[in-house]
Amino acid sequence: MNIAAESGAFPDMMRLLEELGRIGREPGGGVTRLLYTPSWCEAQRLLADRMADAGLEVRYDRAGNLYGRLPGTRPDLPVVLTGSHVDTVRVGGNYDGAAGIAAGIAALSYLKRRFGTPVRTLEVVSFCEEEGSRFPLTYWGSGSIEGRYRIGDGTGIYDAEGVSLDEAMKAAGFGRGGQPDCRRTDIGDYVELHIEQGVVLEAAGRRIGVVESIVGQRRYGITVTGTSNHAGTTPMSYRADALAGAAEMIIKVEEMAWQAGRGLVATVGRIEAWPNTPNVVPGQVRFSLDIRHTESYMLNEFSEAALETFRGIAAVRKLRMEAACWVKTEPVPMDGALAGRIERLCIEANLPCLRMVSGAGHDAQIMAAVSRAAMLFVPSRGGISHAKEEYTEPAHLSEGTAVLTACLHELAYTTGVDG
Ligand code: HGY
Ligand code: MN
Ligand code: MN
Repeated sequence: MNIAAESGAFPDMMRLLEELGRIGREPGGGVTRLLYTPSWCEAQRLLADRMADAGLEVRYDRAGNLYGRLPGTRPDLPVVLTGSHVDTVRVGGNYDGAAGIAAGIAALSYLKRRFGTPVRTLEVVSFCEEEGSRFPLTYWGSGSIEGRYRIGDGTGIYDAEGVSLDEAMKAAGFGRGGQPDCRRTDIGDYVELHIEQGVVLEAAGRRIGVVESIVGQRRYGITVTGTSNHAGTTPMSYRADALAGAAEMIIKVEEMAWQAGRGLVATVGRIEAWPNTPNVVPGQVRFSLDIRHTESYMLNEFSEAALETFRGIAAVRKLRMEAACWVKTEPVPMDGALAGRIERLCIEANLPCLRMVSGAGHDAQIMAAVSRAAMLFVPSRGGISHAKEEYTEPAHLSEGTAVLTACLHELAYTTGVDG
C-alpha cells in the first residue's frame, strides 16, 4: 500500500486552510490568532466541527487543547498523535501551525474512510498555544500535556494589556474544575507536519524535510533604564538616554551573532520606549532578545556574553540593565527510527527528501519528553514565514499529508511496537 504516492487525496484540507485563514485576518493581509482571543475561540470551534465531520470523537482539555480521536481496537497500546498549534504570531501567515492540524484531520479522515478502525488509537491535536505571541511564555499547549506547566501557572503571567493568562483562559471557558486534565502519559508516537519556515528545501529542490533535530532557544526581556529629560535643554553630556543605550546594545549583539557563526542566530524583534515622545529623552526601553542554536553550550555562552556586553554598555552610559529569561528550551533530537520511517516513505513515493535541522521551535521538541517524536517539513515559498507572504503550494501540502498519512497508517494499523 503506497499511500504516500496517492498525493492529492485531500481536497478538504485546502478548504479548511482557506476557512482558517479567514479567521483573525488582518485588514492588510496576514493572520493574528492569539491565545484565548475571540479569533482563537472561533478557530478552535471551526476545527472541532471539521474533526466531527471527519467522524472523530472531539474533546477539549482544561487548557483548551482540542483533540479529535479515532479509537483503536487495542486501547491498552500507546496512542499515535499528530497535529500542531492553532495560535499565530501577530500578523502571521496562514500555514504556521494550521497546516499541521489540517493535515492531521485530513490524514485521520482518509484512514478512517479507507481502513476503518485502527489497532492503536489515533488522535489529532490542535495545541492551544505555541508561539508566545500574547503572553510571555511559549508552548502552553504542549507544555501542559508534557507537564512543565500546571493549569495554575497562568495566574502571574500578563499580556501587554495587563490581562492575566488565567483570566483570559477562564473567560474563554477553560481552566475550570471538572474539565479533563491536560497531562498525557499514554502517547507513544507524535508525528507533526509543519511548513519549513526557511528556504533550504526550495533551494535544494526537495519536497519533504525529514527533521533530525530542533534548535534550542533562549528568549529574554531586556529593560534599559535611564532618565527621561527635556530634549532641548538637556546637554548631551547630562543624558542617560535609554534608547541610545539600547540601540548600541542591539547593534552590538547583531555583530556578536555574525562573529559567532556556526549557525547561531540572534534577533531583537520587539522594542518599546518610554515615554516614546519626540521631545523627551527616553527614560526606559524594553526589548526582546531571541537566541537559537543546535548546541546548549553555544546558547549558554552566547547569552552570557551578550548580557555581559549589555552590562558594560549600561555602565558607560550611566544606565541600568535588567534581563529576564522567559524561554529556555534545549535542542532536541527527533526519534531516529521515526525519522527513518518518514525518509523511507518519501523514497518509496519518489518524493525527493532532505534530512535537516529545524531553526524554528516546535511542539515536537516538547512532546519528545513524553513520546517518540518526529517532524516532516513541506517547503515554504521563498523561505518566508511569520509574515503575510507565508505560502506553501497545495501540491506540496498534499504530498506532505500523503507521507504523514502513510506514516500514521504504519504506526496505528499495526501494534506499532516494531520501533
Ligand atoms: O519561533 C519559533 O521558532 C516558532 O515559530 N514558534
Ligand atoms: Mn511560528
Ligand atoms: Mn509553528
